Amino acid sequence: MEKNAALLYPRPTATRLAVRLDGMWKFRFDPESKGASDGWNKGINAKETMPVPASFQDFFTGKDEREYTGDFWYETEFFVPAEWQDRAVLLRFDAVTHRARVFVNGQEICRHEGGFLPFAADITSAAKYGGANRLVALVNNELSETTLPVGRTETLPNGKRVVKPYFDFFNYAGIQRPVTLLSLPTNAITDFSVAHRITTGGAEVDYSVETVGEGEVTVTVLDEDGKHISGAQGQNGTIAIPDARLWNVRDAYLYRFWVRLSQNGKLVDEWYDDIGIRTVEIRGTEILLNGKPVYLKGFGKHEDSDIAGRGFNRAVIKRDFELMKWIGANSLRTSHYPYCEEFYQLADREGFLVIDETPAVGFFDSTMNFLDASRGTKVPFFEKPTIQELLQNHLDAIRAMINRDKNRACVIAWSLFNEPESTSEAAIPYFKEVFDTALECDPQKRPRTFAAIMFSRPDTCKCYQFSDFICLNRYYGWYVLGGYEIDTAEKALRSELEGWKAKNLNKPFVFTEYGADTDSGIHKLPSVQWSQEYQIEVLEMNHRVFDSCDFVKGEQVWAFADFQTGEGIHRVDGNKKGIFTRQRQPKAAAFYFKQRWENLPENYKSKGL
Ligand code: BDP
Repeated sequence: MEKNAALLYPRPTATRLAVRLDGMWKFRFDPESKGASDGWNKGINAKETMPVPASFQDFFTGKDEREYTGDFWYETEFFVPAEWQDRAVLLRFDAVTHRARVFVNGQEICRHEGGFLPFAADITSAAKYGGANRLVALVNNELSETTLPVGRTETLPNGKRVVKPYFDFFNYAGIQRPVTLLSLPTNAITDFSVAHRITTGGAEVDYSVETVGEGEVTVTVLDEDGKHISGAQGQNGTIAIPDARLWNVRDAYLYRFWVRLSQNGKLVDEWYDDIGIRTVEIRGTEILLNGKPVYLKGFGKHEDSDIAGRGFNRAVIKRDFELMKWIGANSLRTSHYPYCEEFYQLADREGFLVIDETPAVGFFDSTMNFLDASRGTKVPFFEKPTIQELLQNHLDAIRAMINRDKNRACVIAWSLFNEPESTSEAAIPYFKEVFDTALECDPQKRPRTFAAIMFSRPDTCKCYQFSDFICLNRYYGWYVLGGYEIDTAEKALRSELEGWKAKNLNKPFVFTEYGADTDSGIHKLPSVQWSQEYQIEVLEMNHRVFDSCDFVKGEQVWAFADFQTGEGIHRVDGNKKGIFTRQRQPKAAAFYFKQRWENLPENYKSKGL
């Protein structure tokens, strides 16, 4: 992938200026897709305004707006000072869902596919210096079988277009994360990577720097008090950190790495990143952090909250971390797409372990795959003629995600799919390419996995061999054998695990989903499905099985909080499997988890390593 100085997280330094363009932008739906031919690239002529960043759907009171599918436009103005004339001027979009075309002063600057990763638009030659500039973005939220996530777009008999996601979350869209105007030097740092090694008495950090333009590169390391610790010169090298304070679970330590590019002794660019030093490795059935076994306790989550939808919301991020600390969690999966960069920064700061997931969700031709998978309905997917195009988009997303998140200490693994159809031969070459690409891109060679759907069992799954550790999403006691049949559900879960054990894989297993929909308003004794009491029964049943199985090395319940989905008879204004409500208040199960997780040691089930 093309490295770009603007893809480094936008931080102002002595050589870099960053101006956030958040605010109320002009906004206009374009159901007939006529804007491009009608010259909206020069200005969208709209009265409507829309907050940026945010998802557009939940502000309106009309259903046509919430369900709107197709093209829509944003416009704003920004000022470029005359002094920026000899600099590179770029716009950085942290995420526009699902695709965008960017115009500045009427001129098309770039196109980007994929709704959860950053891209940059170089406007150096299109910008008006010393004056106002008009930024217009054409955004589109349609789904197809070549997009990530996967779905369909259909036209209803009344002519309205709708999306049919093959996944279970609302198709929120828009300019969902911040937009930044950047003034950068023309010769600049474009990439920085690190990989760590623990040595006797310290650590070594292998680094590499990429630049545009030749020059002298230096890397300087400061501790949390700003004290100089170590450093090195050159584009690649190794930095020794004597007495390194390692980054640990819920005990984080971050060193500040300053990267500088100089020419003839004069500083031309500088940028820094706060980086935790740690190693991560799978050895036998153990997940090792800094060589020590760790048991994952935590959640599958969503970026989802009232009103702003999937829009960037720093306050919600803070609340979520406080709740995860309160409950005794140590980990999470960024189901089902890479989250905003600020989320990982806080995970780094707080010492949470993250399984970072690509937006490869819906690789199962069904709008209710949670039901179809549990019932064993066979749905071909990797045989489709569109698969090569999907693969290219998938590989692009993997490269962009790993490039963005590779230095984050919190990221201990890459999840390359959620619940793909993995039982057909045709899946094998696709998986191979995806897993090989992730390994190739990652300077730290982190473990790779995918979250396997209920249908991917020891006797049916053809792709588990690609995973360095096996992640299972299982709904015994909910989609199958629920309610009074929960005893049979327990037997079925045990029997599946026996099946995995018999394969002697010698790999750790992590449950990346299990749980039960629960209405926070229902208490009932004896329990019924949907009651708070039943949610706890399902959790207890699962935990009994996990606790009796020494190769199960983690539990990430589905889900952290209730979240919005499309409407339908299986969803009551959203998915209610949250341990917290959508407003981030505890259900009864939260207290149950607090009790369990605070009493499970961090190295639960380790064999004295
Ligand atoms: C799995 C999916 C997840 C769903 C969940 C559920 O990975 O996105 O929300 O089940 O059905 O199929 O609650």
